[in-house]
Amino acid sequence: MLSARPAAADRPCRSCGSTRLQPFLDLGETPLADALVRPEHANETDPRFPLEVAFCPECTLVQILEDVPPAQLFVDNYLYFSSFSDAVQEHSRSHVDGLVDSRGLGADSLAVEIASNDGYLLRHFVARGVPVLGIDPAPTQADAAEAIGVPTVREFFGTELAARLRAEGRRADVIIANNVMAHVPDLNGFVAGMRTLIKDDGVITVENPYVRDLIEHREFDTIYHEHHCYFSCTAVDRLVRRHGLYLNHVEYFPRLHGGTLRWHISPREEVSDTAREYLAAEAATGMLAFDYYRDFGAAVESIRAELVALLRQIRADGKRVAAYGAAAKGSTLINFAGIGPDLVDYVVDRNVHKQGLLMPGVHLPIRDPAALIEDQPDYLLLLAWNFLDEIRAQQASYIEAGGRLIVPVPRPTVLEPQPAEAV
Ligand code: DWN
Repeated sequence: MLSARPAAADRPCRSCGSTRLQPFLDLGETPLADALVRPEHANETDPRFPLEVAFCPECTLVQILEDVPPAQLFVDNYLYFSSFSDAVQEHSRSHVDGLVDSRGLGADSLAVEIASNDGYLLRHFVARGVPVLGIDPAPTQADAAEAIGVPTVREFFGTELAARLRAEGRRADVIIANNVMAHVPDLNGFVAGMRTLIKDDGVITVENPYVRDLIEHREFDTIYHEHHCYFSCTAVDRLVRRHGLYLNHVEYFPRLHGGTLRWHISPREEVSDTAREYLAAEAATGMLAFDYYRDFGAAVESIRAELVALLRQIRADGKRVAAYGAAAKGSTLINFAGIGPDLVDYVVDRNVHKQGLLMPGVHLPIRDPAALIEDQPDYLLLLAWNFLDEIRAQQASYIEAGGRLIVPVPRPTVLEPQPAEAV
């Protein structure tokens, strides 16, 4: 059911504890978005969990109502590696250089990343001679990080680990938390842990997709069980102040993951004009009230109907469709829309750990992107639409040979090929 419903009283708000949550989108029971399936399990039905999204009228946090055990999400069979995107690599290097230069970090400093993955970001601190500590429970990613000189604590972060590190004298000058604060079931414990670990004159930078882009660009496929929360600046501000931290500055990256904010948070209250402007804009656009979210379900339903109709028409015309990006968002999209082998032949992905496996739920096979040149499907549905520029440049030969890209949001669209000089 995709329309607004009465408050869900049976679950407290993840931030403020309110029991007046207001659901506004129900994507049904969906498989775990990153739980890719081994071929030997192709005939089995994958576990599914409710995926319903609600708004908190007291602290404005948007959040899902279901809790899937973190170990099931991020340890068993978690194959996301941050290094498979050139754009993410460049974004991370620039972020690190900015922190090192602006804060004068050096050999006596400590940079900690929570959810450090394969060392994609901390490697740049290592290159600048700044001591680092990664925190990530995913074993394969931690192995990859340590192989490039990033020591990694293989645990979930929270108040207990933070207190242990502080007792060992390992307080951080900078804490980086990219695409993780949305992923933790104990949001207050996570923030309290960061307060424990950060030095009084230190800075925490938190990055997550911006809930305003999710709603206004209809990025419903970025909703899955790994993402417990979908943040506004207002929700972040109210959350961190509860733990003696302050939202002092905001940066916006419109092309990253469909629109990402970087929040600069610290134990000192030094709120910038930019932060104040974001908070004021959110109040002015209605993001602090339920009506802003009320009709999102209807918009999502229209995307599903349009996308399935487009793919069915392509099939009826005797044409073939493949998909690009075995992304978590892709799993939400194809499972919610019921896009299976009758509409899409296979998915390609550069991540070698994903090749040879099957997409969750619909079990589409995942192949090397080289298959596109060999097979030349007529259309390519971009499940990783957030990397359109990078993928379009990378797949120039496929496009020049007549292949056409389809982006699913904010509205299913077949992209016309760009003039050669624009690629
Ligand atoms: O929060 C999260 C976001 C940041 O990343 C994680 N919970 C999980 C993950 O979500 P996602 O899988 O939707 O993210 P991506 O980065 O959009 O996934 C892109 C997929 O496409 C990856 O499997 C890598 C692949 N890829 C590729 O095959 N060729 C990516 C690029 C850039 C490419 O050129």
